Amino acid sequence: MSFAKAPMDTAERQNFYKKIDDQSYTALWTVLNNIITPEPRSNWLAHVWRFTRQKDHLLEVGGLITAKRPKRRVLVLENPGLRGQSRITTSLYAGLQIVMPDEVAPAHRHSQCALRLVLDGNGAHTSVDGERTIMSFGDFIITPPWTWHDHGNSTDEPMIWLDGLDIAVVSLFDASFAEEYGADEQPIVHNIGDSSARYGANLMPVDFVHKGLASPIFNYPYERSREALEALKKSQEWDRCHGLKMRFVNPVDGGWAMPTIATGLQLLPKGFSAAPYRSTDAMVFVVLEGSGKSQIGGKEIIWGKKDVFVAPSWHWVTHMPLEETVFFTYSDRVAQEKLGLWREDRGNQE
Ligand code: GTQ
Repeated sequence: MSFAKAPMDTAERQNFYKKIDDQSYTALWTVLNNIITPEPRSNWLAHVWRFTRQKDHLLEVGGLITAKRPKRRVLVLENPGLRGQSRITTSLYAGLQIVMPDEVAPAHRHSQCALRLVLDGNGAHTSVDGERTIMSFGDFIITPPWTWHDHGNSTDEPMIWLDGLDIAVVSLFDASFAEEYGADEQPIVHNIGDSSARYGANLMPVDFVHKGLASPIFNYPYERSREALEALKKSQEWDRCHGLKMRFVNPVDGGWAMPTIATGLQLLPKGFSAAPYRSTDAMVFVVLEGSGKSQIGGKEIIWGKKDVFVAPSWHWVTHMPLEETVFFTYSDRVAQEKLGLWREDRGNQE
């Protein structure tokens, strides 16, 4: 039976609705089955964005407008189910950013938390709160909320990465603040590698008191995470839905690395036949290695290296890798967990 079937309309009821409408009232029974649904229900669609096409667009944009003028030169990946909202899922944003040789994307800060996932080019940098990090393929870099950040490229090739932000989460609470630094680049006060030595080597300064909720490590180099996956895959203990799935952690408390965005790395061996899985967190997949296809809520998505694809909330997802595959993933699971909302369904096949 449906959860809250709306009663039939009569002329008398219609008149009443019209009368109260002017005074900013709505009768709950006319809307209840749209606002409290028995299952997640939305217009979001599964979709794939192909990297080769994106790179062409970005290079074209490179000649169209400078990074400095609009502050950030980014193509937003908009979920085709709800265009015009700058969202790839209900709560999260995705954009492909390009910084051309000798360019700077000027320093600013905002309430929104950002991740960068490096896709193309090598050796450009991003600076966060006085420390610079050099970008290499697959690196996962965090910009915590309200920290100054700027990006620069002193290499001779364009640098492209994926930005993931919690923009719609902040909008939901109407809690957005942003400001410009006032100069292109912030002063650098720490050595390169400082935070990874301080917090990312199974050590921490003995009297460290952490400010904020994001991990104090701001670059999780792919080289190191990939090494861990390589060692772990030898055990052949595959999760039937995920293959080998690891999450990025905040070393301060063992929680997720970012306060609103849950990030992970997933390795699927060649030919792995994953069991269907669904959860309440819509998932963005970035293909770091491999190729294959996935069934997402009955739709087939074909993917290859550096492509980005998205699975909406509560849609069954089944991955079929043709080669050994590594995904970087992000979703709002951490926010849902904090609010007691997160659910998963492993298809009763345990
Ligand atoms: O690099 O700071 O894709 O502020 C969107 C908003 C990137 C950034 C985006 C931003 C940035």
